[in-house]
Amino acid sequence: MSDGTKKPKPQLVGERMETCELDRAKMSLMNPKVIHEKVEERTIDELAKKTIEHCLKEGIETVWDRSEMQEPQCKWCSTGLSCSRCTMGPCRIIPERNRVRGVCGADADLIVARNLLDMLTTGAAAHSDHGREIAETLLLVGKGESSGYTIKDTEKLFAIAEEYNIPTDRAAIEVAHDLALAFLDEFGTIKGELELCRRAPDATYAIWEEAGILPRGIDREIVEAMHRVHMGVGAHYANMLLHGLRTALGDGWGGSMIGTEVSDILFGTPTPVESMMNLGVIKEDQVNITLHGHNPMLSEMIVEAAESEVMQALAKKNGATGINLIGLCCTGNELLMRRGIPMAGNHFNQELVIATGALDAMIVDYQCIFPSLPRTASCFHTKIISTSQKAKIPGSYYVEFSPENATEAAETIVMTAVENFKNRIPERIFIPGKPVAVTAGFSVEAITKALGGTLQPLVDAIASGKIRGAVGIVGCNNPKIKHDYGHVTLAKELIKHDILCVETGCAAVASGKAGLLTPDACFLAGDGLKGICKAVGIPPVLHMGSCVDCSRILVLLAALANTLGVGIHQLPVAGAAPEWYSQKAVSIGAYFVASGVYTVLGPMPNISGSPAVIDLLTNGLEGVVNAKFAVEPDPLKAAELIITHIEEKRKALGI
Ligand code: XCC
Ligand code: SF4
Repeated sequence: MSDGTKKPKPQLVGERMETCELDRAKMSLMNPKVIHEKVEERTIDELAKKTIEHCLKEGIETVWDRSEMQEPQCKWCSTGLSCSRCTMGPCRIIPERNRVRGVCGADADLIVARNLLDMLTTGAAAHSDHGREIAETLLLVGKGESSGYTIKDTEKLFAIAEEYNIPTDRAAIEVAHDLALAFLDEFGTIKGELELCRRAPDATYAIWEEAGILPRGIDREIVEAMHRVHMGVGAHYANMLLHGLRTALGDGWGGSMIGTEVSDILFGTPTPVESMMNLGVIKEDQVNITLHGHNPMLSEMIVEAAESEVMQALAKKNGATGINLIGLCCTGNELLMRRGIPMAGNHFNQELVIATGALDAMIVDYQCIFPSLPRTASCFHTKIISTSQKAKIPGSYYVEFSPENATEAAETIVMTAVENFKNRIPERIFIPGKPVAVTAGFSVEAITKALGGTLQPLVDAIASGKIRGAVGIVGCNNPKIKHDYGHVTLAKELIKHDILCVETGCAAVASGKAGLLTPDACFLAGDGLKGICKAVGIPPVLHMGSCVDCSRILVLLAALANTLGVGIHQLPVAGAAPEWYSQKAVSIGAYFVASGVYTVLGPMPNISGSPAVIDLLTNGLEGVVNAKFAVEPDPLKAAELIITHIEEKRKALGI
């Protein structure tokens, strides 16, 4: 326990939210048949179905209700043909009314490209800012000024230090200090290129150089992208979007990769771990705390605090049998990967977990957190606790968190949750069922180890055709696709065709809830993949981590390509984001493609107003980076596209 001097107090941001009684009454009067139909069209997650039904009956609003209320969505915005970038506008392109240019003169192609670049850059910034915060924590550790953090993976620290030519014949803490500075330098470096991009195979690196998209600094490309979207700067759609690839590469091989590597150094590199998933992980007799958001800096400290004897005793004093920590979204993925903490689910489970009535606190940092969560929580006793200066949420209780006060803030937060246990309304508790087992923790290091120390067995299996190829399935949930249906259907179809799936983010959680993340799921795979999975003892779908851990997929691809002596674009692999919604997903998709990976998106980006932009992304990019995008909302058809692509790549490799 800390001495309490730095202990912050929770501050209510704004006012406590009250739900609108009228809305609640309206929803709860819904005809049972309509409720049944809505439940079936919204999700395939069995426990989510029961909870959505419960929400509709109780009048608790969820993302699907709000999505319905937004219908019909603006057709100019959804085609990318509106611009509100400056105050000469807003402008819309409506050719049939002779409106073919904005006030500034921008045409449809430029407006669409500018909007897309803006979206991508927001995503790259989100990932990279997260990466920077973790690197700054490593620096504080190096200086001996952090509260409670240590170095958990010295081996990885030393290995990466060597990549950066940092001397390693000294204390880990000194190496950490210098490596943190080297990582932080990547954000604003004046060297003209990112050190981590050197991890790419030579052929891939050469493509970036040739195309002029080698990132020169993480922040630099983001800032330049924002410059280019300013009125009167970028004027050619293709020129704009090429810079988007460069910005995205700075995220994937820069900001996100730093986020992943430093998290491993500070909190441990994941190894295979068993746990549980879905809304059934909530325990009626324990203090339930969900950890939601993205950055493991806070959540790791919460775990320490919750495990302390003082907090366990306090929980008992408050009538609970213990403290049950539960992950959501990517914070959940980070904790699952490293500590085997169970997960309540993915993005669209965030409101449903509150509706169980047994959640005592939800702790959030940033990204993918519905701003309306305090409103949802006001239907129950649940407290939403926000922790980042960047994301103070009205109606939440704010406990400022920084690496300097991490231990104290974590104690305050856990205590707030524990003391809230007694405010539960027992009659309103609704726990919809039992959780399913998952195995996670497949870092590249763990995969390599499982294969006996090198990736050669995987390469051999691919070469012999037992495994046809590998696909990274990543990304979110989106009300435009039935919750989890896109992810799960695609993964099942691919493994059936002997294609190994590696997953991150909400895609991995969808597979977990559907039972695909266990070695037993091998029976769903084709004979070749089944045989390998059984021999090695791994699931056919490998959970590789959070959204920033898509960088692990890049490292895996680079290692596979290097083993074969080819560029990433020659590998029989693909990417897919069957239910993506976020700006971060645009950046991930773009760095996959820029790295040479054919990538299939589920929901259509807001670009259909420009045939030229569509043609560039789904065709023209092939000539620049040897890969392109496709859009296919139907996961079975997406699987066909991917299988065809993989077979073509195999043929080209002569395997
Ligand atoms: Fe968010 Fe990372 Fe998307 Fe899930 S998958 S909805 S970005 S939590 Ni990355
Ligand atoms: Fe209109 Fe051009 Fe301003 Fe956009 S930048 S709002 S198209 S004038």
